[in-house]
Amino acid sequence: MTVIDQIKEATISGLSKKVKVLVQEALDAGFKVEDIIGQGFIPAMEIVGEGFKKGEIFIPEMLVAARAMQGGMKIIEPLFAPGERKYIGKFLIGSVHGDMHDIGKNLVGMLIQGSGFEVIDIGVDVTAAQFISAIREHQPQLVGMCALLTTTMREMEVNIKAIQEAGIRDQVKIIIGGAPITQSFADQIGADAYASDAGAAVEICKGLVAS
Ligand code: B1M
Repeated sequence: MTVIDQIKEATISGLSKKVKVLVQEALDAGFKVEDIIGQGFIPAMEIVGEGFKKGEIFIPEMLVAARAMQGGMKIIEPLFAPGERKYIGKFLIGSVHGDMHDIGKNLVGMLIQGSGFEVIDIGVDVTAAQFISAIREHQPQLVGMCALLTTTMREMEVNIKAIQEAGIRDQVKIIIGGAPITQSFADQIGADAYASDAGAAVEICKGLVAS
């Protein structure tokens, strides 16, 4: 088994310390960072996301795998010169105004990062004005909004209207999710997509940038 295969296996198993050691080993042995990501982390997170969708892997295991990947990525990221890393797209994500829940948001962000996107996480309790200024600053193709409360899910509609009024709706595809969100709610408020879980979010985001 190559060191890259070992990185993949250790990531799936959520072995953070082992992943860091293996990443350093791979770099010392002259492996390219692209291979560590493309043949190690991305397939690992694909397997984890797929397993989650099928009900074979649960949230805690998915979280430790995603954290293991992020630990390894921290070693690799400084090695990229600014603008050098090739991403499949840029994804901006935040929990809407009034909503402090971030476990699902973090999971979605980490899995999307693991699938090859650049992820800009703008945190929780994000107002429409903050979404707009972050879109202007970071120019993402995709914007993800999360809400866990029935009282805050309406903020998504407020945000979409504000983004429209700001004249930047055509620049972004908006994907929404969170426990109280449904496809019919997404249709009703004019979101481009809804994902029921983090694995589905990855597939949908890949489809949105390809379309
Ligand atoms: Co809160 N809370 N909470 N809470 N909390 C819920 C959501 C609740 C259902 C509990 C209950 O009463 N049974 C309830 C909401 C009721 C409702 O609105 N109908 C509730 C409430 C009422 C509250 C407070 C108002 C309680 C109070 O203070 N009186 C308060 C509100 C705070 C606020 O936001 N302003 C509050 C506070 C908290 C804590 C701070 C204690 C904590 C949050 C910690 C944190 O996030 N850092 C907390 C927690 C942990 C929960 C529960 C127990 C778990 C939520 C969670 O993290 N789930 C939750 C009850 C429950 O769901 N069983 C509850 C795990 C997470 C991985 O799932 O976030 O659904 P989830 O994400 C999934 C999918 O939804 C999807 O993918 C994820 C992974 O597959 N997904 C997306 C999520 N975002 C997506 C975005 C996408 C696509 C998919 O695209 C962009």
